[in-house]
Amino acid sequence: DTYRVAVLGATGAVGTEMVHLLEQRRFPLASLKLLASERSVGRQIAFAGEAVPVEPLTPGAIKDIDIVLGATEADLSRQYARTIVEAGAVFIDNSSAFRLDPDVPLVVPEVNLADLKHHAGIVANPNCSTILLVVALWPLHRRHAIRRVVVSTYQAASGAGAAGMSELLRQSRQILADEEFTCEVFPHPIAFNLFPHDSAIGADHYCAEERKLIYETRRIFHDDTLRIAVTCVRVPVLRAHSEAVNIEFAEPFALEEALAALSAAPGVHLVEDWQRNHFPMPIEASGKDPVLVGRIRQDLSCDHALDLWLSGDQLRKGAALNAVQIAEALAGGGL
Ligand code: 11C
Repeated sequence: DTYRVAVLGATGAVGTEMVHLLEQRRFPLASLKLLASERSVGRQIAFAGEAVPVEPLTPGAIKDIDIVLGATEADLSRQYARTIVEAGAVFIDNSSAFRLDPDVPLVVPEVNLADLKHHAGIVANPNCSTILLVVALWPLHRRHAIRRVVVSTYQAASGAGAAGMSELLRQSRQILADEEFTCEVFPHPIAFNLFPHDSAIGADHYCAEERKLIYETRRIFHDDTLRIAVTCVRVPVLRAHSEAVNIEFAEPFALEEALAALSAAPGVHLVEDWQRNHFPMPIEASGKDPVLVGRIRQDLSCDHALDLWLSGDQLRKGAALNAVQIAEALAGGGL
């Protein structure tokens, strides 16, 4: 079977990556519609040797489509969701709009693919730092229940889209040239600096990114009791996020068993060369599919806990790839 696919927000950093992946992974396409805001209309995007024109995103454009991959902000996703579902398509939404909606499955295929069958027209793609974390935690959690996770993130500029990446490059050039520079996308200098994540801070003093990591992980694991302490930080890296993770289990977890579980885990690639001090790095995770995991150590302060370090491409597994994997599973199961 082949499917009529539309990408919403096709010219953004995540949308562009979705289009690449549909081509690279030979998604069974009957047709491809690229939709974006007025200012991108007139552009063309290369797909399988052809130039596909970008069309304006309007309610009228949502017809004759089986799968919609959403790479827009949450307000646009909310605005278009009903139109998409009423047009008979399945909406795989990368925004935060529906992630905590109990009627919408929140899916990472390596972890909870079975949840997909409960969809009623919308499937939510989790936040990037959540996806990278759960791909590494799940193979461990399946063997010995996790009680508490302490995670610190090192998040790339790509989390703020193509504009965030451009700001990092522009400021870097300006600083090296000893020029004045402005902050337009991020609230603080991103070049040669880092700062606590720039999402909105709530009454509990956690930022939105930290709350996503807590509540989305619990939903994906179907475990509302999972305790997660998190600090999210933006770093001057272009497109892959990293995370330092301390994992406390209900019982002691032998290091060899954890290594075996992670080496066999789908979507994980172990990068661990203790001799050369070579472990996951964002520069090596960029452009790759798996989450790179390494530095897996016994926590010397707690015999029930392990430490690890991971890096994963924010635009691929953290966003576009996960969404395309969901589309592949829907297509494989006849939607
Ligand atoms: C970041 N995680 O790295 C954000 C970007 O809810 O999908 C994606 C926000 C989201 O800044």
